[in-house]
Amino acid sequence: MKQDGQTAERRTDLELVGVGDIRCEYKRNPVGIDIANPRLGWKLFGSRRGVMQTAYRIQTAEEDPGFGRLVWDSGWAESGRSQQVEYAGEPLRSCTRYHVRVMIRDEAGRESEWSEPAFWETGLLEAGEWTGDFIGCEAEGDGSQAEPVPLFRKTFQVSGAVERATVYVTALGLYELRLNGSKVGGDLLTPGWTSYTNRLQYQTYDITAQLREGDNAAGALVGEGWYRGSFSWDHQRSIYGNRSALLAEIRIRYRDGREERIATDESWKRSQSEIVASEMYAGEQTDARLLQPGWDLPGFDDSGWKPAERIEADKRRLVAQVNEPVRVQELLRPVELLRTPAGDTVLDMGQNMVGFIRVRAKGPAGAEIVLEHAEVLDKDGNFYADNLRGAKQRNRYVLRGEGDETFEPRFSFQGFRYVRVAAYPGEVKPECFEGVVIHSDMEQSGRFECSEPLVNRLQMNILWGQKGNFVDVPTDCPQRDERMGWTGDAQVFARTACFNMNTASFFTKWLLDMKAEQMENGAIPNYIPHVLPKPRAMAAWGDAVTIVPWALYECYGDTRILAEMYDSMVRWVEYMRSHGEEGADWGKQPQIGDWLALDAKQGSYRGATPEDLVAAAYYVHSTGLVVKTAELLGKEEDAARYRRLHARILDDFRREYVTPNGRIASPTQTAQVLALMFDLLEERDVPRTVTALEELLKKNKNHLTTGFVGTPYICLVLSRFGRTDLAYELLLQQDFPSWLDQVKKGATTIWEHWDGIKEDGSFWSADMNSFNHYAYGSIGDWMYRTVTGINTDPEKPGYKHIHIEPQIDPRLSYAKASYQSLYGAIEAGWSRTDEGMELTVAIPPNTTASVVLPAASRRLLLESGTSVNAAAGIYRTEETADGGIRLEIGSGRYRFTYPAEISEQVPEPTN
Ligand code: RAM
Repeated sequence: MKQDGQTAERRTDLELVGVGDIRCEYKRNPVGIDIANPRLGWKLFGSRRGVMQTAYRIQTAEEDPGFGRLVWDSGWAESGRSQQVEYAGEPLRSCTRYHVRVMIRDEAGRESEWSEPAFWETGLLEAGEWTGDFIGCEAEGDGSQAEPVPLFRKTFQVSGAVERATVYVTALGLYELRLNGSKVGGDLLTPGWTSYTNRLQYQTYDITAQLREGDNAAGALVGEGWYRGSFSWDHQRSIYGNRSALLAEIRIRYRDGREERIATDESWKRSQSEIVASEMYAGEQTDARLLQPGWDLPGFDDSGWKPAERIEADKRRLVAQVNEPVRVQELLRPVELLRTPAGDTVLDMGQNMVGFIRVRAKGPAGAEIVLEHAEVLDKDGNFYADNLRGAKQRNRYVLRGEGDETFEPRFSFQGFRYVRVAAYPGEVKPECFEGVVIHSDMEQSGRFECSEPLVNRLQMNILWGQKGNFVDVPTDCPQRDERMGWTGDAQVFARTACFNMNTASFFTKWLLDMKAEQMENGAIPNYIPHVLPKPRAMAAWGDAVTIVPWALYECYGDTRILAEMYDSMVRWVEYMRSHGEEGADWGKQPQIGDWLALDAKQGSYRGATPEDLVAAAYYVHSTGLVVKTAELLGKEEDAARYRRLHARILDDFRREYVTPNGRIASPTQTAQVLALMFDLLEERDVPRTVTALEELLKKNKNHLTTGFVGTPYICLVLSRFGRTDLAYELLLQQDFPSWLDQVKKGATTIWEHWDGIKEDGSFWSADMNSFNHYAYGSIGDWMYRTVTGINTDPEKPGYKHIHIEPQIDPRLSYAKASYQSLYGAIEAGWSRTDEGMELTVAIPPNTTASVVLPAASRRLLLESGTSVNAAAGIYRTEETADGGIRLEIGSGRYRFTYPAEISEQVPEPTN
């Protein structure tokens, strides 16, 4: 057995390490980057163990795939860094393509080949570079009604061979851009939803292949969307402005060096499309008889069209798109065609999904299709839409009467599992309906599976909750007249979200909006983007400003977002402090505490944990994150100042909420959980609080009573303090209230309320009962981090160093997870075999890991069938205090087996 400090044997038959998957700002070959020093990242490829990078060299060439015109040659940098490497060459120019390649030296000092080249292309770096103006229509109605979606068009000439053509485009509203009869790019709901008054994203598309020599036509539809359509539970219209508008600029670069620009201006023409109304909640209405065939082609006669109007709008707020655009992700077929007791024809999509139905039909001109969308059927099996409140989710299409016609909404989406076909020409055949699932185009990075099928369904439900609510903004729900970027929901789900998908760019974009919407006094509005007047700030919700950047730092090693958000984090802490010097003062402001907890008084949404306690706990936690961030960013003075504040308000917390005998004054699960999770207690009071939590659980037959605040942490806390068995029990409970209770009741997403559907099949009150609310899906974090044990190391964030420490329970026979980190795939899986335990682990190149094998006997531990002494890639082994083995290992795949002493007995139930 190797001893501490002993280094692993090095194999001599070294294969050459490959370098590839170069990213710029997390993206592959992105176009439209407006960052002055974008960050580059790459992966190393090599299956042998212990692959590490010791140096890198980057070359960047401007508009030259042959790498002759270099704007940066980093030279050999002695560094193991292969992610978050900032470009440090000559200043970048707008609308320019930068080719990049990377070479590395491995741990044996051997040089790789140059990677395959990649590129990024800059957008318009200065607002003043936009040539055109926003264009729109003269105001028609008084803005109180949805108006028909306008069309814009412009013909232009291409005179010669095109080297590259690019379009930069955005809208006040939502746009679909078309060129010569087809859509530009595959993105939906562009330009996305941001804090429009401060930040308006534009998209960039390479359109070289869509142009042709001679006559060309550009066209666009502009819908109302979040900008101007009815939105928020107050159904306000024109939240950001009452005129929708388009801004586009095509830049054509010819092979002979000429450049031409075609930009939106008054020479564009406008008319009306076949979309007669389209709104986020209400749905879309199309009358195909109004379609003007060929309107987006060059030869079309637009003599009847009017000139577009110039719309005054500030271009200084234009920014390149930060996150991945919304795109079609998958297609679902109905699983059943139902005839309900009430006589409705209803399609069951088999999954609560977000997107829309693409419907095909044939019929006479004027025939109608009407589709209504809902999440559930009621206990009698009837279509139930009351919980959608004022969101009609109703799409209506009028046929043109020419052969097969296909419809789908362009500027609206729905959250649903069931579709009521209220009108349809002819027989309703399921094959004519297709569920189009949309969300921000993030890569799925995590997969989790175990021997309990109900837990696997729970994992699917969590993932579906993320899909449905990560449609450009992290929303509370995707269906009723809300769909807002509630900060608390996003904050509690952030770590789970980072496991399931690569959310770095998605959250970065949202955080930039948060920063933009922070109020003068430092308050963080409850939802971002902010849409209702009089923003309020509340504990656990506003704390998203510290928690989410910190999650991105831990999961992606992203220090730039910390630097970007630092002032906002500080101002948030100062805002809390502004309510009084006592730690508890902030909590005296209106708060909502442990939202929707089951220990709430009858009829109340607020859990029994005092709201001021929740506030005081989060105040300490956020201040702690500010301290850590200040330290990281080298802001010594701030770090010292907030360390003092932290110590003081921690003290206040103890004085206010911990009795002299060391009990938390509030006997709720959530109060104990917060105190333990945020390290709010003196050492000596910890065991007592753990016991108090155990007792509270016991009183409730080991079921939780927690809401939005307590639920995300309860299992993490139990595991941290030695009660993983209890955490498993909470996870595996199948009766109310529990995660699997919902699964057993047929949930395909996570519900807003533990009792969204009650035992007798009735519903929680319709005024607030979403069946697609991801907050309680935050258990996913514990599943990855504890059941399969994949965890980050804040000292070497972004999984540069990985912790793998599965906590095994006899109620499962196996569990496995994989996670696509920036360095490559991490895998961890365990199973109990006849011989004992088997643990397989995969660690990507250029990372290291600590692996803890629970209850492993040092003598009998094998790796791939032989003694760990002989295994390459294992740098160190040591025994842990609780009878396991800790290994320090390098990259590669490992299979550990040992005859484990894991008890086959399920621990005595504590109730
Ligand atoms: C509800 C939202 C959200 C929650 C707030 C406090 O309206 O759905 O989930 O964060 O209330």
